[in-house]
Amino acid sequence: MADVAAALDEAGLTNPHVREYVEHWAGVTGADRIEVVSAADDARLVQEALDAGELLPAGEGRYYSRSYFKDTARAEERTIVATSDENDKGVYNNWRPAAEMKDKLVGLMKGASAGKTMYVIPYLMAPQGSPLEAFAAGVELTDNRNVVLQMIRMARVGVSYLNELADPDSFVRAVHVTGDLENLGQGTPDDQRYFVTVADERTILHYGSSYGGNALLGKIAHGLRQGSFDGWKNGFLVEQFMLLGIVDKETGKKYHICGGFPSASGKTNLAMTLAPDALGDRYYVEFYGDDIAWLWVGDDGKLYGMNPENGVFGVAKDTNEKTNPTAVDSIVPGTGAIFTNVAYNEKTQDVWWEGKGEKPTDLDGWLDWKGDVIADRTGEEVDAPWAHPNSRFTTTLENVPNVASDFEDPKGVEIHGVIFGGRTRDREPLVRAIDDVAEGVYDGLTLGAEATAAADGLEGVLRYDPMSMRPFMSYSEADYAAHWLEVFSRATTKPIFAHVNWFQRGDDGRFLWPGYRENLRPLVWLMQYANGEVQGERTPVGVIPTREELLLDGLDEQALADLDTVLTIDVDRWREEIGHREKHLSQFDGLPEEIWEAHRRVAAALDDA
Ligand code: GTP
Ligand code: SPV
Ligand code: MN
Repeated sequence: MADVAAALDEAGLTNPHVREYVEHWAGVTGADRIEVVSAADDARLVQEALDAGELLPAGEGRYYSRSYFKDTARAEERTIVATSDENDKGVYNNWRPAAEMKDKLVGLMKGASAGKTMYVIPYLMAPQGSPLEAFAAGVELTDNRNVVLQMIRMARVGVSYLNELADPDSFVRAVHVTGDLENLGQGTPDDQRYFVTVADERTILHYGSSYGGNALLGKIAHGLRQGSFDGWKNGFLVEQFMLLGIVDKETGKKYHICGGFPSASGKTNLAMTLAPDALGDRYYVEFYGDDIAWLWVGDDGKLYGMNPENGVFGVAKDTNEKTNPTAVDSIVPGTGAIFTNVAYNEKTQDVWWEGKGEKPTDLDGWLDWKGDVIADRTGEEVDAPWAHPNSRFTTTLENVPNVASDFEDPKGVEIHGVIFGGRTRDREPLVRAIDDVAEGVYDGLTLGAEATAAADGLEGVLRYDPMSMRPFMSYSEADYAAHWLEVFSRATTKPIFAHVNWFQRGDDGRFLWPGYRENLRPLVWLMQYANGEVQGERTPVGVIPTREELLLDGLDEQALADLDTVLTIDVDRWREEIGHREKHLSQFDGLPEEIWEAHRRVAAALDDA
């Protein structure tokens, strides 16, 4: 048995509630040693991980890790929200009774960290001093050193955050036990993994993974699932949103836009984007956040937003100098970046992923994401990807070259626009602006897109993903819709809504819009529209830009040729969509009448078109 009190004393962890919590779970998990960590321990822990072979060097000050091959993405069907009130059950939150789940998880975790160190990670999911700080503190317990290193990058980690709490008992209790990954029956009927958020007890119990959102509990489990439950009870919004600023150098104005695209659909890329060269003299984009935004209405009636995270857990695939130079610069040698499940060269310490650039022709030293020698591949294996499609890089916000100078300002920033988008191969135009709040919320609720490799086994499946929160929903969809309307009803200055789509395809399968840096063009139009500088063209589903209004300088020939298609509404296709939406929304018992009214308005406008 570990001497818990001695470890906590040594770290100066004085909060009595935290001490009691750590004592309790040290007893359950049976860990041999307890170690409290702070961000300042990073270099030592990295060295220990290198010595243990858990990390491999990827050049100067960069690291490589591989997760178990059946543990490479979020497992949505194993993810559960538990409470003691059955009214919290929604269509997507996989609700179960809290008592049943706690028993289950205690059973699975009992003695499961024997022989291991249990790391205590005190963290804050907010800049210190944020008006939402009371909901941001947590303590993750984990038996996995790599999880510690990832958490140090993704969250603000240190003992002082927990010692100094205004209410010392108000922190999220987040327990992570890796489990015996080789014997968990992943994906079989006998699957042993459970990823549970006991939302009304602010307790998170995750068993059976060491990857991403399954294991870095500050990020998705607290930052989104628990956060959205807390937001519902306390009057703020918590969403899987990126958050960026657009600076107009000519007028000196700055606009902030947040928005939800489903996992692996472009949030990181958009928030890091550089202006297209031809617009660069006038505009630049500032990065605030790429995955989570907490939003609240300030005393001045404006909507504010902030990114609770401290880092980026970004998709590696297709990240290169052309698509996302900012991301490339944020993971250069010396940044402390960690690459997970990309390809690795054990001789040169290089890393590679699909879409990074030319595939290395000299195969010497190259191992694929599973650690297999690429030169030894035969038959069909030869064409298999080198990196896992959900392979990722982890780096801190400070490493992101376009991070906003005020990214840590606890005040947050005023939100001028809320956008929704996703991978939609037809129907959705490049951008359509929505002036009405209920229609904006309706649009978010009916966000439909192709799922990606960020969730196990779903790539390419078309599904509705309300506000991009489907995998993170913590309470019922009807209450979620009502909560959005309630928060916005308190905002006296309302942001504009819009739906965007970078992924429309032609008959030959090519993307009709070049995307990436060019995406700034429709966003600039949206802000001009909100300011009344352009009028656009009204359609039944929102206002779309005219060709003349979009800033087109420097856009390539092919994109100019395809532009009319992405600025057109296919009314027949939209009428068909209305029927699907009706079915989708009908699942949500008690959906606010305002949402149904918005639906009927859009449907009637399409009928009249
Ligand atoms: P999560 O971290 O999973 O929540 O994802 P995300 O929404 O931040 O996704 P990210 O920006 O990392 O993008 C995922 C993938 O989409 C990457 O492979 C990108 O290269 C690709 N992508 C992003 N923006 C565009 C775009 O404008 N056009 C096209 N065609 N692909 C894009
Ligand atoms: C997502 O899947 O939306 C992510 C990555 O942002 S993970 O942290 O693994 O959930
Ligand atoms: Mn995400």
